[in-house]
Amino acid sequence: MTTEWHMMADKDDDDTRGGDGDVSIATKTKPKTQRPPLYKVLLLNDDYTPMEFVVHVLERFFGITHSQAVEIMLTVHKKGVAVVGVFSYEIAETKVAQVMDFARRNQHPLQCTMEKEE
Ligand code: TYC
Repeated sequence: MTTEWHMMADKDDDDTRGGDGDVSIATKTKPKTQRPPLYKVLLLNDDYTPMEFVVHVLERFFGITHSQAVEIMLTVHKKGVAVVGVFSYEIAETKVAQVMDFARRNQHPLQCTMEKEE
């Protein structure tokens, strides 16, 4: 978070310190810049979707390398779930829809969901 400094000249009559009366105080304000919330796209394990299909989905819709795709697929296979990527709401929604539609069209029960990042 960036900080803005404002120097405020205090020209009150109660300047008892002598000199030319130029007494300054510094006040700090934090600009409240709002970033849009991010959403995790999660891939869920199941017992039926072929591993190669999941790897293909990851390469196709998430633009990751084959070895990264294998790594994520194996994480889901072993742990039950993994974060595939973090996106804006609209992009995350599109990725989930693309994966769900592609899985359904290929008659695989693969599940993909999204979750707001804290
Ligand atoms: N568990 C599946 C199998 O053994 C593979 C798999 C991995 C399925 C990841 C879904 O998201 C998934 N064929």
